[in-house]
Amino acid sequence: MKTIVVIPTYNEIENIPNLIQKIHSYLPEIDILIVDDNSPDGTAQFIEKLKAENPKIHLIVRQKKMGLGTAYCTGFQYALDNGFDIVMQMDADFSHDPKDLSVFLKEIRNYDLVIGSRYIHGINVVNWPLSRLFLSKGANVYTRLITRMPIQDATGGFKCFRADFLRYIDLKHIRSNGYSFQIEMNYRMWRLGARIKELDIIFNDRRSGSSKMNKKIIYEAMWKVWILRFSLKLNKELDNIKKLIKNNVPVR
Ligand SMILES: Nc1nc2c(ncn2[C@@H]2O[C@H](COP(=O)(O)OP(=O)(O)OP(=O)(O)O)[C@@H](O)[C@H]2O)c(=O)[nH]1
Ligand SMILES: [Mg+2]
Repeated sequence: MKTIVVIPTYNEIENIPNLIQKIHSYLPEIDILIVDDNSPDGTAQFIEKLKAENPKIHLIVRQKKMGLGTAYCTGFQYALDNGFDIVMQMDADFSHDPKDLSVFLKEIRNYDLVIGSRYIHGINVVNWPLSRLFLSKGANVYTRLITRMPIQDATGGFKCFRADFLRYIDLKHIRSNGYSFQIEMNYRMWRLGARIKELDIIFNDRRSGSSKMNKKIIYEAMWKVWILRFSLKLNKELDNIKKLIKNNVPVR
């Protein structure tokens, strides 16, 4: 199975060299795609050099900081266009342990989406301030209440998709730009009937570098869940695609 890990970066030079080295020490056969938004700290220039020596490293550089959601869509499209079977995603800041990647790969054999979850058995978060924990936990309760999606941790960014199911998602029409991107992808996969597994992970606060979280991102996620749940157009479209999938009719 051809596997790629998509990692969006913005000013992650303090983390990315070590992260790439760690991923390849556990799983030397997998490809790594960095989607960088022209980070002023030279993240892309570092990857460019690495890429010249190692064909398993891929790089997409965008002109300016354009948000997490579109960075992932660009990365996912690249993975689909280049024939990868398994598409993973993770943060660059060591919040997600590269050691866990192999567990995702084992689980994805039986699922279409595996979600790294902080909240299935209590709270598996290390070093987060209480305010951040409340925000994340609250966002998940709120999301579940409104969307009815049976996912405990819908906002996390450590995930693994089976490419043949990811193809059913219309990446060009994803509008979530910040963290609501994670919710929107989960919602679309769930509504399309994907087999979803939540996997216990331990989430660590970022070790170095700075956070990109801001109020705009939180507000976006707050209104986005209402749109996902109540947009007649979107839900009708998802129902139609689900029927095509069920009847084995090519979707696109
Ligand atoms: N390409 C790109 N990457 C981004 C952007 N915003 C965030 N990222 C990356 O997305 C990942 C998650 O962002 P973080 O800032 O760690 O977000 P977080 O984990 O919610 O918050 P902190 O850990 O507190 O910083 C990291 O690898 C970031 O570098 C963006 O606009 N463009
Ligand atoms: Mg982080």
